[in-house]
Amino acid sequence: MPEEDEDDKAELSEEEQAAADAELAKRPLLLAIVGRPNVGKSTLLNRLVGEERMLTGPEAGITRDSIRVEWSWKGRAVRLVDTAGMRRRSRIDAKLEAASVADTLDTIRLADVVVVVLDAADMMEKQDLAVAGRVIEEGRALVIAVNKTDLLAQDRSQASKQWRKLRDRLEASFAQVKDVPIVGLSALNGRGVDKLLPTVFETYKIWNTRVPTPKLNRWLREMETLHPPPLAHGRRIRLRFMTQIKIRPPTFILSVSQPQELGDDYLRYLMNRLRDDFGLPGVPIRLAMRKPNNPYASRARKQR
Ligand SMILES: Nc1nc2c(ncn2[C@@H]2O[C@H](COP(=O)(O)OP(=O)(O)OP(=O)(O)O)[C@@H](O)[C@H]2O)c(=O)[nH]1
Ligand SMILES: [Mg+2]
Repeated sequence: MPEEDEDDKAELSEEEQAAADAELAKRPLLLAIVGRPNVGKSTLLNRLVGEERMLTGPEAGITRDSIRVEWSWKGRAVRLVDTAGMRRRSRIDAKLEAASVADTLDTIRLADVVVVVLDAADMMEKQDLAVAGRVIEEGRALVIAVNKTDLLAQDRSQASKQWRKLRDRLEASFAQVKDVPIVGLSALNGRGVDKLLPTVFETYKIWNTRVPTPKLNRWLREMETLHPPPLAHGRRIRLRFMTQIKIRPPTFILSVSQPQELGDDYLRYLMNRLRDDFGLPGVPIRLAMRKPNNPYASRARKQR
């Protein structure tokens, strides 16, 4: 786990929020570029900074360690980190992997936003899903870049079929996130590359979202009314109180009368509505449950 930042806590006064925003604008966005070997990660970094900073080449495994490049985009400091390609394995396991892959995993852990680069010719292989899954597990903000689109079939219906398949696989694979942003580009000829950073910053902003507690609880009452929780042991499960305890990624705690009985379907309903109602697409959000014998529950009672 990376160190918790003091300003990662979700509950802030107005002044604290303004100070946090100013601080956020000052510190560099840590942007990691990861993916399988040879997908064009280093070529993309070179294209972004407009210089041949990284060695690139047709054979896999050119980049061996994570390499940082300090850059700025529209006046915003960005620390780009190029990484070694993640080799094809049935499972990513740091113990079994070469040091370079362990290094890439460390880079993911410390990043704010991670761009997972895919090759348009064979996008969303198992290994791509494993890498994207790791990014989500670590709670980082994820952007998918489909590179080498210059090699895609000129046939439009063929190409749009491929895109749909990519979306479907993403949706089916990760329950924690919906609507992961996908940017198609060619690092080689530059087409589409200008779309990447606006998407990265947008996702970064969402990853830093704070939902005020009163708003969250008004919402919770509404959700409960619209779709009451199930009965358990003859009694209606009560959703007592909800609070966001952390940002980066948005993390929520729900105090509920019988947590183990609420069920995945109901949790999924809450997660999906949370994502839609507060505009949190594309970033992993976390929702944990607690029994009401905690300070939030007593606060909830006082508020009502
Ligand atoms: N056609 C095409 N080729 C590309 C594109 N981007 C990169 N390449 C080529 O793909 C090969 C691999 O590029 P690299 O940038 O070295 O790939 P990498 O992901 O950094 O590879 P590793 O460091 O080995 O993991 C090179 O021959 C590049 O010229 C692209 O958009 N289109
Ligand atoms: Mg490379």
